[in-house]
Amino acid sequence: MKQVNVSANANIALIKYWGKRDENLMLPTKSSLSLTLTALKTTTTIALNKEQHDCIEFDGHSDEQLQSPVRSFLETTRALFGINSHFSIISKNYFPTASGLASSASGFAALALGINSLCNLQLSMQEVSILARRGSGSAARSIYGGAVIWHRGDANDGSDSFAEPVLPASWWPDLRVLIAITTTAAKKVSSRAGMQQSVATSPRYQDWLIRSNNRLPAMITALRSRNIITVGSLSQADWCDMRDVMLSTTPSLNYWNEGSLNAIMGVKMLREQHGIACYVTTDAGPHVKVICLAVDAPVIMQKLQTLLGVSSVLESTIAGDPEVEIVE
Ligand code: 2P0
Repeated sequence: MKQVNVSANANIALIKYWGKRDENLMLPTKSSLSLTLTALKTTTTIALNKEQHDCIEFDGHSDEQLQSPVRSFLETTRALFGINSHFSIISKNYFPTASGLASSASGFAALALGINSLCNLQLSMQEVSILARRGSGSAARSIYGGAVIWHRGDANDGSDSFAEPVLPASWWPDLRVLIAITTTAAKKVSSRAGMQQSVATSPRYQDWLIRSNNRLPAMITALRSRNIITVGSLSQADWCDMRDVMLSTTPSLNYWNEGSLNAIMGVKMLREQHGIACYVTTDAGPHVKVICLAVDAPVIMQKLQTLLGVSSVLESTIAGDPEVEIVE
């Protein structure tokens, strides 16, 4: 029986996505830009299931809470493309899930690519990105490696809200993202719920949209010229603004823990007191990501590993495009 194996990687946003203009179609309030990371890999095997139900397994478990978004994604996909079949899906994440390391990005990107191949939908990459977006916003970006932009789009039907590659993974081989893992516990407020609250209640929200939109072209220029100081500074600025939005949300959102604070302060010290080009970003979770160059990675990793509350550190380069293997 035909089976498709997909390997896709999660991404971190340098210019963030935090909020939707359409919850059902998963349309963002603004464009965002990310790097796809080798350290955050998901593999998914998908085949048709002869029985009239979907069979979903994550990391060897059949956890209903994790399965529920996948089930609704499969229903949406069947309705969109007139598919009558059900699927058998086995997915494995090579990093801690549900704690702000964007497993939904790589997971839904892999699923969209897998269903496209398995069901011979012959979708363009734009259409695959739009489909992945219906699973999770950040998944729209993970159908590509390298640096990727996800366009906000203007259309009400979401037809122009898809991701596009900005630069290939090979563009900047010396770029590194270090990930300080501060806990593997699941987060209390999901990204989806948190960003919805921010759009509805944060007085900083509209201001952030303007400032973040202005940063986007500057970030692309800085990536093109491999300027670590500008890339890092712009990324930190957007992260700080997103953090302001989170804190000014009602109820206030905080995804950090003690380890996050120690890592953030540790990186700031290395940058300001030792002149090392290292820059922090975080997402909807407690892990701290550090943008730096390969030459500085060992000393930064060494520092991070000594900090209270940091359990381990992953070193990542920029990942290439997902891989899709069809087994007949
Ligand atoms: C990002 N995050 O741009 C931002 C920054 C978290 C903070 O995309 O509701 O899991 O499935 O679209 O994609 C996390 O949000 O949320 C995220 P949904 P998603 O990477």
